[in-house]
Amino acid sequence: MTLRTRLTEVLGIEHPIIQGGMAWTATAELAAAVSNAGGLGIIGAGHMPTELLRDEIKRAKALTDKPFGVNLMLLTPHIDELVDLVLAERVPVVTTGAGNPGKYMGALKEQNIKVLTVVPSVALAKRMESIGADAVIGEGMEAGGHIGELTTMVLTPQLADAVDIPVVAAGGIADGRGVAAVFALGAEGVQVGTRFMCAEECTIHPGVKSRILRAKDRDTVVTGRSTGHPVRVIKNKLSRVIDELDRENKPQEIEELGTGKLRLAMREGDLDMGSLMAGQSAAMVCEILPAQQIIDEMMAQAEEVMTHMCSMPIGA
Ligand code: TUI
Repeated sequence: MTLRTRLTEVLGIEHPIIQGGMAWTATAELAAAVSNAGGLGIIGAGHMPTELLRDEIKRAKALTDKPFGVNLMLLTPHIDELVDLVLAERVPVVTTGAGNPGKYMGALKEQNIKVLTVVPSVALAKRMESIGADAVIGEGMEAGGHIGELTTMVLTPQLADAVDIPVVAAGGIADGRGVAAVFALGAEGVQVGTRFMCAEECTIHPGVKSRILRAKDRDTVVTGRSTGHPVRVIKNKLSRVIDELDRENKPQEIEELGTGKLRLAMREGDLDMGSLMAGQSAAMVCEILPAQQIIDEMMAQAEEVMTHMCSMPIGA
């Protein structure tokens, strides 16, 4: 099945599924696998050194002929250098997170790069539309990593009402039921992160995949509220220490303790003191599958749900 929307048209992809640009997690291998399967694969730049991101982009280009993207995490100190790199490499799509990309929009659009910005609120979505974003990604607080305040359920329809550009829903979507649900709310695409952490092609440490596979409904927690950058993670020793520092209102100590911990989890497999960023949907991820199968099953289930709903006896 294909669900054609304005998003699939503007990005030149088959299925309206974008893979979340997860730092230290979404490498060229995963991005290329998702793009080859008809979605939009994204390399997560995070705090990656510029030269490492250049290698990732080159590897993605070697692994796929399809469009792919880079996610730029705007809190990173060398963000200007990373923007220059995606411009020089003519990456087809850029997604942005953790801030307002206004400063870079002109240069990116001038290169004909499609720009999709993660927004946690209606006000920022309107602002992004006014400066030329191609779509907004409304990320609910069900998502993993750095999150806003609103849920996907209430953010998605408000964004759909507020802007004329396509809305992509993110946060809590791990199967075809989620796709059908957010399409009912007005979305024209989905961004999926946690489910793709358990793609075969995802190069994170296998210990993290195992932790996601056995996660239950209440196994994630939001930490670091006192820092102004709340982060959802799977509970572990580190999250308990950060929780304690949060209660003691010690944001500076949390920032210091958190440094390097995402890499420690995803690349080194430290399940105790690494930051296990993942969304609430971790509890819905039950097997490791190729990206192609994840996308095919998601689209088939979305079709099944939508068809079933259309055939429900409504009225008398
Ligand atoms: O960015 C994410 N998720 C992330 S980034 C990350 S790495 C990190 N490291 C240290 C501290 C914090 C994060 C791990 N996960 N998702 C997209 C996202 N963007 N979520 C929320 C936002 C957001 C928040 C505020 C986007 C814009 C924004 O604007 C504020 C403003 O300036 O108006």
